[in-house]
Amino acid sequence: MDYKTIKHAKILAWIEECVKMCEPDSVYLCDGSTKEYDTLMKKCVDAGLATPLKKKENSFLFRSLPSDVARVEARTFISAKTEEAAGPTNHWIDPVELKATMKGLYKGCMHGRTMYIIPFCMGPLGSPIAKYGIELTDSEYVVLNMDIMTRAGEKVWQYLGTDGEFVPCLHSVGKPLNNGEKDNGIWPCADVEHKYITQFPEERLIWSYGSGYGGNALLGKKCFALRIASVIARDEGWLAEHMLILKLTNPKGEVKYVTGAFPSACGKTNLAMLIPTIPGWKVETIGDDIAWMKFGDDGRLYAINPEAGFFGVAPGTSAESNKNALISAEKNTIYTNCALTEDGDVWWEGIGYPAKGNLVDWKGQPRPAFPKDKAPKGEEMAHPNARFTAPAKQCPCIAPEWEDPKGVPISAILFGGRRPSTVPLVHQARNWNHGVFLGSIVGSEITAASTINAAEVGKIRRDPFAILPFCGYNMGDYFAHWVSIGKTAEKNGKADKLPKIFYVNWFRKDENNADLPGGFMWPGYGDNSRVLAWIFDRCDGVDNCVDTPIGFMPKEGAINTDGLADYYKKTLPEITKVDKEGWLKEVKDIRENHYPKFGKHLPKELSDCLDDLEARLSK
Ligand code: GTP
Ligand code: SPV
Ligand code: MN
Repeated sequence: MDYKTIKHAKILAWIEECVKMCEPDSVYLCDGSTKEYDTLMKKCVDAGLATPLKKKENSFLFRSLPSDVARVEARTFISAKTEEAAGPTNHWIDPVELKATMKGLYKGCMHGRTMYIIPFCMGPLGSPIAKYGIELTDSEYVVLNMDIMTRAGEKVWQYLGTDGEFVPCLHSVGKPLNNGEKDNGIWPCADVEHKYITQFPEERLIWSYGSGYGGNALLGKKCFALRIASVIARDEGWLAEHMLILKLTNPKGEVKYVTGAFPSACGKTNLAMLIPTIPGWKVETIGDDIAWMKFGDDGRLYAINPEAGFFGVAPGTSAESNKNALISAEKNTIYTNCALTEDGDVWWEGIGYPAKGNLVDWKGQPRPAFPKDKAPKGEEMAHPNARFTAPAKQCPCIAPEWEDPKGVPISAILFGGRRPSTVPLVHQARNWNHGVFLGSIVGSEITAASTINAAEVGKIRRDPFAILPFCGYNMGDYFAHWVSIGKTAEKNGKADKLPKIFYVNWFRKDENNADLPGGFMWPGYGDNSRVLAWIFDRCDGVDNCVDTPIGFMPKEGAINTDGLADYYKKTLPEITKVDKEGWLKEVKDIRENHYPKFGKHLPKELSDCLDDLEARLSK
């Protein structure tokens, strides 16, 4: 479609400016139709960038370059006017300087390519919580993924009108094709040192250059729905969070909605779709990665999922661990960096069965038949951050209300991460501020989703609220914003309507216990329903907990263990008690290494919680 037909003057002017700078061969306005999707996918297949999968209807496999397999946090910038506004946990470059650098890179960067204009909506169309954006990109892969991940195309214009608010998102893979050059089957992107994933928070503007992968390139997701939205949320008094949203139904048919913030590749998609192992309970999905939460008139926090698809981690996804994700990705799905089987299907480590016949690995190398369900570390058939992009509506357990424009009322918020020691299976915060404290101290092992450098994987780092790589402003101020949400509720006499806050850890390890698969002391996955059931009852004030120095923990026998393997019944007491020594070390690390980073931006409420924790542990 001809972009000159756009009736929104501000959008049109911005596009013309970008066209002038990037110099694409042509400009194409996306309508979001099936025909357009099919045409662009065919273009990718013809260019050797995508392989149709014989075994999965309308599904395709892409392979990226090894330098472009995940988000690049070191190349991600919050280019606020001052370094202090970006805060101690973000990478910062002065916006004037960074704009000059990036303009240099953008100049002529779309030679030989088409610039696609993607109008998109984050959130259910027309929802009062939804927001709109325009992504300009020279990547067909991005258009195809945005089609699945967002509500994109023609239908968005009726909400944007002639002067509606939008977030401008400019993206280029940073690989101009000069003199008739072709991609020749090679994933286009720029060298790592030329990649820039930049948010300009004051301008609500996104500029991304040099990467075609995931959150670096699908700008509606992390760049908009978290980094820019977190800034908007701070200004408007709501929350934009790296959280799944699930609907939990107990055997009596009572319903509660729960959100959960776990760092990248720490189990959000899995929890959002879990199949409970305890009878009578049901989990349905609202969202698997991002939640926008606003106060309703009743004083409760209501959450929407701004996305329309899942960009899920493939490795580890099996019929046993997450059957609902596998079914979601049975058709109309884009796979990236998975292995390809002889019969035209995808395969990955932890898929649950050995691959039949020879494989082509994620780097495009033929690999001989393989009798196991995992290749050794470093030689994986699928990249550890291989992903599937699947429409959320294909999920068998998607909740009927997942697109409800007013969102769903949240009863509990979970924080979690991969902590092999110290942090117990579950504990509950005493009150809102204590919950904010728990969010602020979240730590986790680094996963392959956060880095293209395999050597960093497994190291523990603090990842407050699981939003470390996605917070668009000073993290200390972000903590204060969370404290202020509690104050608002209190001021309105609605403090009792706030969600209860919990800290969970599915990842305690005992490497010396040969019985435990993967060394994990808790079975995880569907068995996490046992913990969800305890949390559900906690929200109703059921007498199922004990008061401990770190918060409320399950009473003996309060976690249902029916049907659990004996070796897990044996590890349960260990992971449901307070490891005093471990927590004292934790306090010391927070005091010496974590909290000082935030200086005067750290809310007093949180340092008070730290003092209180230390005092209780020392009693
Ligand atoms: P992002 O999409 O990167 O934000 O990740 P996510 O938080 O949605 O993580 P996801 O659910 O995709 O899980 C990532 C990896 O953790 C997969 O390999 C899962 O198999 C594994 N995993 C998920 N839940 C559990 C669990 O309860 N226990 C164990 N041991 N592993 C889990
Ligand atoms: C994450 O890393 O948390 C993801 C994948 O959800 S990406 O969209 O690439 O950021
Ligand atoms: Mn994520």
